[in-house]
Amino acid sequence: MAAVGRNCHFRETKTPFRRKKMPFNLHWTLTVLIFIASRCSADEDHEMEEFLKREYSLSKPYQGVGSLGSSHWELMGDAMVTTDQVRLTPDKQSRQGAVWSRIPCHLNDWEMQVHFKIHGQGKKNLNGDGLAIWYTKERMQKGPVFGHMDNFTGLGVFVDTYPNEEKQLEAQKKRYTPRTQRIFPFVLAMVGNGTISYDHERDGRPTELGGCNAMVRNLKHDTFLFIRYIRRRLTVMIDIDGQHEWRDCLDIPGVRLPKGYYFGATAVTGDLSDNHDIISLKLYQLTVLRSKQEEEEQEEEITIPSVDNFELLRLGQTDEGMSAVAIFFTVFFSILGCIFLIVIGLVVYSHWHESRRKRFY
Ligand SMILES: *[C@@H]1O[C@H](CO)[C@@H](O)[C@H](O)[C@H]1NC(C)=O
Ligand SMILES: *[C@@H]1O[C@H](CO)[C@@H](O)[C@H](O)[C@H]1NC(C)=O
Ligand SMILES: [Ca+2]
Repeated sequence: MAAVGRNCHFRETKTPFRRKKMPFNLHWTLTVLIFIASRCSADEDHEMEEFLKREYSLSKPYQGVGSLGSSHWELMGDAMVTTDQVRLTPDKQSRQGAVWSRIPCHLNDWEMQVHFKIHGQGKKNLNGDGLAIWYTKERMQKGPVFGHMDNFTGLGVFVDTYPNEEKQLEAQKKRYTPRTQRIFPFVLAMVGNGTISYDHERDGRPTELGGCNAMVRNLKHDTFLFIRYIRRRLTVMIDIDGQHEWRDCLDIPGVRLPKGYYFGATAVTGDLSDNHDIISLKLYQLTVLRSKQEEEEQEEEITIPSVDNFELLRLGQTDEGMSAVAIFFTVFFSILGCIFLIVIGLVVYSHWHESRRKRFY
């Protein structure tokens, strides 16, 4: 693979996946959109173009990865390149491996498609620990967060295959309430600012932005993870059913990530293990039409990663019981409102009836 200049875009001839919302005629839509955008400000239904950026992508035949200093990707720890994959860890105990991009990414809006495979001899929940996809300030730093350092700065998306918290509670003969129990493997996203620690014993619950379960182990078909960062909105989707369709995992607005961070993938095994393979990392640049206001927002540079209203987000997630109460009150007051309206209606009607009767005589 030849080195590609920064401004050299490669237009994908066809999108590798069927997505539920696809622009039918991009040019036509764009023309209309530009027309609309020029007349009113923002348009939520953002159509866009995507370009594969080879310098941030990793795919077969992984030429030079791990051996040549000129490669865009660098290996670390137990990671190994074969003809079919970059194996971050083999199915052996206490391994740790990583592959890191050498080039900081300065794109505003991007999308990462991760083709990965997690497989091993262990039966369900006798395997571990999982892999992570990163966009962080730090690179090539060994540590406890799926093989990357703790208190990292930036975004981590984890495919956690071992339920630490559940096993710990089980050992203490405590049980989860069904409401809070989650099924593993679990995909989870976290934004770190350099001082936030990942709680491994609790599978990252205290700092999670959101997540979803994903039965990704020992599957015959291909499995994909999709991370999109557009207009400060973070979206994670998975395609693990072999249907070539993306399933929503999390979608969070107000995620502030600085530019110039590095993409990477890491994995770790402990007492329990798995093969953690990366088949490809494809990074697409997204070109998005922005309103004037958004342009101005884009101007103010982000230096520390953060998430708007993180506390509110956490509140909404942890107190799922609250939503049942909220639903009850909504219904209750709706019914109350209806009764009130009916009574008012009846009163008005009877008055009107009365006056009509009076007029009649
Ligand atoms: C990082 O986030 C934590 C928790 O939200 C906050 O208390 C802390 O001040 C932040 N640190 C920086 C450097 O912004
Ligand atoms: C991470 O940050 C926490 C609290 O901010 C601190 O207690 C801990 O020592 C830090 N860990 C590392 C590895 O720097
Ligand atoms: Ca775990």
